Amino acid sequence: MKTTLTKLFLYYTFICCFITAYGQDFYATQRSSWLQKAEQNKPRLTVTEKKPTGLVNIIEDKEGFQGYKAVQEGPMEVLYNSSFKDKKTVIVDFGEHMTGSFSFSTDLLKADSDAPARFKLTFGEVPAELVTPFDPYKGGLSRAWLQDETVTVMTMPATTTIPHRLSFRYVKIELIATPPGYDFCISDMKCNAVTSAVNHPEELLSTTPQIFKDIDHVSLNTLKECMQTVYEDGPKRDQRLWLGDLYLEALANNYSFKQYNLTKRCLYLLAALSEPNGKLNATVFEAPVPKPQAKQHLYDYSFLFGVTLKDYLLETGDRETAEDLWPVVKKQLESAYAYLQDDGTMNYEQASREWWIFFDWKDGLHREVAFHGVTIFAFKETYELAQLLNKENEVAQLPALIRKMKKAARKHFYNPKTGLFAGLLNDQVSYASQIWMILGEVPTQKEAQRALRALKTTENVCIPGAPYLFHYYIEALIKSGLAEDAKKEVATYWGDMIHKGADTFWEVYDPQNEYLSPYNFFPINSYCHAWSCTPTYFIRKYPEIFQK
Ligand code: RAM
Repeated sequence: MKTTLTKLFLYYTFICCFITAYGQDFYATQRSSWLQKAEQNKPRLTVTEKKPTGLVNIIEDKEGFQGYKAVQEGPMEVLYNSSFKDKKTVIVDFGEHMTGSFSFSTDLLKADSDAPARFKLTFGEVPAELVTPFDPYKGGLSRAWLQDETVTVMTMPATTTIPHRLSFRYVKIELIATPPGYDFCISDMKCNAVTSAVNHPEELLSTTPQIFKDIDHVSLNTLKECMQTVYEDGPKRDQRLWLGDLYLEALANNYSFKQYNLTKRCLYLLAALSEPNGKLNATVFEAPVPKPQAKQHLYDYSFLFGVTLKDYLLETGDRETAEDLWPVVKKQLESAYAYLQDDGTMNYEQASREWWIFFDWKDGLHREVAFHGVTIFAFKETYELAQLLNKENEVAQLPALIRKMKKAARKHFYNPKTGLFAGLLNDQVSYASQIWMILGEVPTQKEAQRALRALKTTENVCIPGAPYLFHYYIEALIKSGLAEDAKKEVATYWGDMIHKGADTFWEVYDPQNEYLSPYNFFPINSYCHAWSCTPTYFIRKYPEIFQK
């Protein structure tokens, strides 16, 4: 308690100095109480001891995900009861994805230990991570995200614990320096797995087709693993709170674990760590002290704060929190106003120089139309939150702006011949453009159906690269009254991952290219990723579509 208070004090002092150096703080009077509320709502982690289920071999397999699959090789006793000096390498399967602290013991079999032994341990979420050489490393993110460790055991018997948290299903142990004078075996491998998800989601209806039961199960696993002391994006990488991921995790949580304090904590944390000018940062760290990651401003993410808050209010009725954080939601509107032109169009070129406009991990995606659409969506959502709080008068300009922007979108982006939306600066037809026009309610329902269907028959369409955009695609299908298509797409996209062995859903999944990586090296992708957990939300929110 004392250390938490000291930390809070230190951090508050840090914020004050930062702001004195950089000018006025828009939330000067609220920041410290927001940070305190974030701390008060920090969940306790539950720890469960998990043991491996057996030994596996990872073999090349054309049908397997990324060309590999794990095949059972024998029970753990085969490892525990024999000399590791003979074996030298094993791969152990824990039978499920876990996040936590890993340890193993080494016991003497013959003579006393007279020299150290050295091991290399590699932890993997999916089989290919265990057998793909990491070096020479050409990935775009730190090499240290890859979970390989060198461990030196000085004397035996001993128990060794890896000093940081890991995220894995498989562990490979290799003996890389063999002591000549004695023999030993490995024993007692375990993981103290952590999560803050403790509630039990409701059972699905017994009529639920098996594929949706399986998808729901894997979605819940994914969300549970990401629920730590914040909603993390991925427990392997980046292990931090991102606004876009928070929105989707909170949605899924609303229909499953219903642990609203975690959502509350994350909203307060992001508000407390916003820029002095009131703009939200897209991602923040909890340690060593809560602070934002520098220069991460995502235009589309910044509006998801308000949508998450609105959903939180509707779920919990916690008006106090919603009123407390309303100024943050209102302030984000200025990011949109900066690009809004008199005729209802947006200055995309300028915005794309000043912001990271995300929507998807997809090279070559042209974002002009989606940018316009997400802005209308943000205005609409903000206005609805204002209505819930009886604060419409504070954003009275929004309904007229929404009408104007919808008109402009129809005029400039809609092609009545093809029934599709495309940009002015680039005529690319993408899923992202149709989705965000639909979520911004630009087309009528009939037009929306036509656009979504046309995506399937048009050539050179830019398809989604990550489950993040796929989520909004499903949302758009349901909103447009295409329930059957939504059902088929969830079963195919997420079902495919299960058929390829997923026990948690992945950060990136392009069925045409299993090696796709935004970071130039597929093993560094996260294979338990927050933003792909949302099928549980769809399955549970729409039982008439998915549970019958
Ligand atoms: C990835 C993160 C996170 C996402 C950002 C934009 O690097 O893992 O999920 O929100 O990209």
